[in-house]
Amino acid sequence: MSTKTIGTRLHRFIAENEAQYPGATGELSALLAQIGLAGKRISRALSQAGLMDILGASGETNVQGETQQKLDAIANDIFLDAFAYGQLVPAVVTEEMELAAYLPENEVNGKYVVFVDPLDGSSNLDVNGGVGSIFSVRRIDGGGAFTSEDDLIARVSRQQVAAGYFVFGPSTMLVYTCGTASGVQGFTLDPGIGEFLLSHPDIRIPAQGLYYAANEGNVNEWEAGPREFVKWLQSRNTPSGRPYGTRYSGALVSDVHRILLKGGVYFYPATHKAPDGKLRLLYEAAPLAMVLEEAGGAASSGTQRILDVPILRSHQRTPLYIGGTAEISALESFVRAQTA
Ligand code: AHM
Ligand code: MG
Repeated sequence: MSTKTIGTRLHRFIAENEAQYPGATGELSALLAQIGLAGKRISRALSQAGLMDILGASGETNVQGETQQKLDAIANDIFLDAFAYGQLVPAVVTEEMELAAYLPENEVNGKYVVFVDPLDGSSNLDVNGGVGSIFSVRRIDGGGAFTSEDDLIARVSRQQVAAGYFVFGPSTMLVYTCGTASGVQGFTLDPGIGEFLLSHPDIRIPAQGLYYAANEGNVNEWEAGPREFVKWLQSRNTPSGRPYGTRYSGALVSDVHRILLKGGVYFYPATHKAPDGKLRLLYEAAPLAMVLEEAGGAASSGTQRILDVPILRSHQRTPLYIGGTAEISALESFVRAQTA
């Protein structure tokens, strides 16, 4: 019997929920526990950041051509270290590394590849603003070592088996789903005992939102569909909650977490500078899409469901619209009108 008692420790929650599935091997549970440990370690590093001279740029540029913050590199190492034992994860694809990190010691038995954005919104670090981490777990088809990055991408399951994020705000939270039977569960870190405790069981996105989140400074860089969508969000229609207010933090995780709990829509359309969008499919858009869908929301590239976008490359980008079903279907109709 599963328990959804507020205050239940993450480990106990995972173990008791796994017991519901006959034949479960415990491997996914062990992997979630490794992810939980990574979140605790990153939370600790962030809480000490201002004191330890680890804020600021590392002097390196990552695979996306973005300036790497020192804490980006630390968070990346923490995730890799979390998977280094346990024979679960033979490869990790991370925003910070051009090629996957291969863990040969896990090749024989490891069934999962993890896609991770170790520190999302890291440009907020210098101002003590919100940041997060995003993860996605996919099963590997076939056994043995990967022969190349293309081999890895061809062999990961099209469906995610688990996805979620950490949000590092006034409290550290873990929000994750293992799919339909599991719902979306939110845990809050109690730093005194170093444990994630169940605080938000079975999260559902409100049907009606009040806010939208987008970098509207780019509005003239967007195509007609999102430009018309934002005008619609700003137009008055009291029964449907319009005009919406704006909340944009510059950290995808913080903004989507607000949308999950309060309703509304986050979007980052294609721009002239980034015609495929800015955000990455495998470790930003797809995991958040799985969480939002499982919570009763939706996520779209503008023309198709994010979870149906074909997987081609580790670091591929996509436009992203994510939030309530009403907002996403309105956006899609504006995009269709633009192309009609
Ligand atoms: P990052 O993973 O390098 O931090 O980039 C992703 C971030 C998102 O967290 C955020 O929503 C967006 O990029 C902000 O971009 P912009 O500064 O263009 O609004
Ligand atoms: Mg990111």
